[in-house]
Amino acid sequence: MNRNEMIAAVKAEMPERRWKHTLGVMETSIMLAERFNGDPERAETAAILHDVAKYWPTARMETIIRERQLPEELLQYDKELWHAPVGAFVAEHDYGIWDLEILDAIRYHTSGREGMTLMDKIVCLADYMEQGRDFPGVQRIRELAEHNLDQALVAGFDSTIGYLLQQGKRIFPLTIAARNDLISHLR
Ligand code: DGI
Ligand code: FE
Ligand code: FE
Ligand code: FE
Repeated sequence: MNRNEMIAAVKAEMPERRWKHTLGVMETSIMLAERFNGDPERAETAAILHDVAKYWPTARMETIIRERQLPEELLQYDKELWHAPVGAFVAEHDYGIWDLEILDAIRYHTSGREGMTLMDKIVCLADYMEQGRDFPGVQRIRELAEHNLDQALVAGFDSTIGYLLQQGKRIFPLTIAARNDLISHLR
């Protein structure tokens, strides 16, 4: 599948406003890859696909998590987390993506993980700060991202963790692990 076919297929999976978000994540991923010596073309592919399963019915995601042996622990946490690993599965099986770094950037774009690759960080941060995002603290994340990818990402996770605490929701352990790992290497 070429880039245009992939774009058309992903666009058809979501409402217009989510496609606009995806375009923002594509553009921001390319910019961050250029800024931090990543791979713009592969980061863009991950960005195109990152929310491909966002609007799938939860029952369909749950079936894939159970039957395709994705981590069942996910089912104990917020449903908002599910589209990321399911999206990686869809990218591999329906879009023919075999590049593990691209698949992992999709898989971990919501939760993060310990030992995030440069590509994981770029896509996760682009998801937080693309131009259409508007939440308290997003401007500070954009400013930090001018110079420091890890500091910007920590600010993103801090905002998500704060939101989850405020909502009385459980926090997925990979998010804690991602933040702990990033702050132990900050300069
Ligand atoms: O899919 P998007 O809306 O573009 O963004 P995303 O994939 O980063 O999803 C973010 C949502 O996931 C956000 O509303 C918070 C929610 N969420 C629920 N539990 C967790 C979580 N996010 C993280 N990082 N960790 C969690 O444990
Ligand atoms: Fe997402
Ligand atoms: Fe995110
Ligand atoms: Fe997104």
